[in-house]
Amino acid sequence: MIDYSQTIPNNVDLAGDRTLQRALEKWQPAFLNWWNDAGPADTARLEVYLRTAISVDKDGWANFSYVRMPEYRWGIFLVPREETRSISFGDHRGEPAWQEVPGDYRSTLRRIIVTQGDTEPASVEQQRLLGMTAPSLYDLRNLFQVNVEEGRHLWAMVYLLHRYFGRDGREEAEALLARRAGAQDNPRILTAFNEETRHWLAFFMFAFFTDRDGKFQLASLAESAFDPLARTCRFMLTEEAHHLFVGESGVARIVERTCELMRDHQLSDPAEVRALGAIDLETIQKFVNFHYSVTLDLYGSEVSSNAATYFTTGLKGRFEESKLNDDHRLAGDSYPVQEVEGDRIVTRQVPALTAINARLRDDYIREIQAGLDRWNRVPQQTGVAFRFTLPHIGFQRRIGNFAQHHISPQGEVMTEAAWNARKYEWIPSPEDNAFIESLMGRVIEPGKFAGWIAPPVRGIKGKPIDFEYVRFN
Ligand code: BYC
Ligand code: FE
Ligand code: FE
Repeated sequence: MIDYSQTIPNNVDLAGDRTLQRALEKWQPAFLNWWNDAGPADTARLEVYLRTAISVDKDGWANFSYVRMPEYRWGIFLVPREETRSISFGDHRGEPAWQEVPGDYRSTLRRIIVTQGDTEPASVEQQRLLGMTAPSLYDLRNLFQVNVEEGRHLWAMVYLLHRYFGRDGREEAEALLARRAGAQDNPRILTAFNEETRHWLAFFMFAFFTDRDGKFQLASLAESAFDPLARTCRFMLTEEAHHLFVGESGVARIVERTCELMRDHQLSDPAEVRALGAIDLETIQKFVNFHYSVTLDLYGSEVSSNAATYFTTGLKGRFEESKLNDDHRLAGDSYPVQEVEGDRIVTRQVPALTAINARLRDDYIREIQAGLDRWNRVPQQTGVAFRFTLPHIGFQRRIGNFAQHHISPQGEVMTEAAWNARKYEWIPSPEDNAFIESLMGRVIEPGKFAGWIAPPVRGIKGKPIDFEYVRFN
């Protein structure tokens, strides 16, 4: 059970370690300063119908009530320790999981935890202004739910840094509050977390594509030999499911609105869709292309000695490692990876150990494709001919085998000039973004929705759709 009588709610017996408790209680006001400075703008007084974790049981772990966000009970929640857990992959397979950090792996592990931790506040910063233009109270509440939970994910990593990495850990925890998404001088670590999230279409796409990278990275860290990391990631994954739902259903509702207008008014020309104040499917496809390619970069290089090291040393496994049916060491195995050879893309077999990043990315792509298939049921059911597709994995990449190349969505190798001449057929142009921004206005009457998005099928936690999910006092 979680101890809520403490300044920092937790289920790790923080009160039993005074030094650690004091250090985290010093970090807590710094976190709140960060939230006020870089979190959702101008929201301190709003009462938001939020869920808060009250236990780590699979059933009944969340409590729903009105909360002012600065008073949200951010805390430290790990799933319970399994006394007999052993390491399931790599050189240490079969040994007991580690309860402390092995000296040899200290800096590598710290780097992984910092990189994971850095993405959480970054996403909150990227979404800072979206509350100003929410399409409904329901959506506004979902945005804030995601934001407070990303804040809690930061806490999850900061706990590990403070508890297991001493002074360097405390310094890293401070640095996590100092970097800013998109800043020139002190940006966030990974590329996608310095992009802008300018409007709600970008937000829903981000939650669908980029939060799902979160799911896959957390899932592979949930396999870690370092047991406290595995246990904290397992609980984070429980929260993550909602973020993915927000993204997928948000895009689906936009597509639904557009397809219904196209059916009812017999439209096929994107300009006519726009004239009715909805987002044409061609523009939505450009956002698919953009967010997909930017998120693929988060898997790092397809062939990576870092990833091989993480795996052999037991720090980071594959997706659902424990369920896979092989030797979990991969010494002699190979894995197919694509790369550019002259003017074509070829597939090459490489040692599986070096292709851990490519493999995780491929697992991710399968889930993304399934989500697109679900989106495509909407035009199918409304009799609209359009279908969403994923661009080639080499399209618009900045990291890995395709970084120096110019690949079309269909997978053709192009010259830079030819690619640039066509890029706004494929990714959102400044005009596309300006058009979407022109649709954004604030809708805060309970039960009302902006004209470019359909209402959801149901409300939150059994509440009606016109429930007052956010109170402006
Ligand atoms: N941007 O061997 P390489 C989430 C660096 S999302 C900038 O290619 P590696 C969330 C790399 O760091 C999940 N730099 O890749 C979602 C390395 O630098 P050093 C976040 C990049 O190391 C939504 C160099 O390039 N969690 O939770 O195997 C909302 C060569 O590296 C990038 C994690 O990522 C990039 N895109 O893998 C809220 C898990 N890609 O060491 C939250 C922890 C690579 O040479 N991180 N580099 O200086 C990792 O496991 C790994 O760091 C990566 C990269 C998978 C990201
Ligand atoms: Fe997160
Ligand atoms: Fe998330």
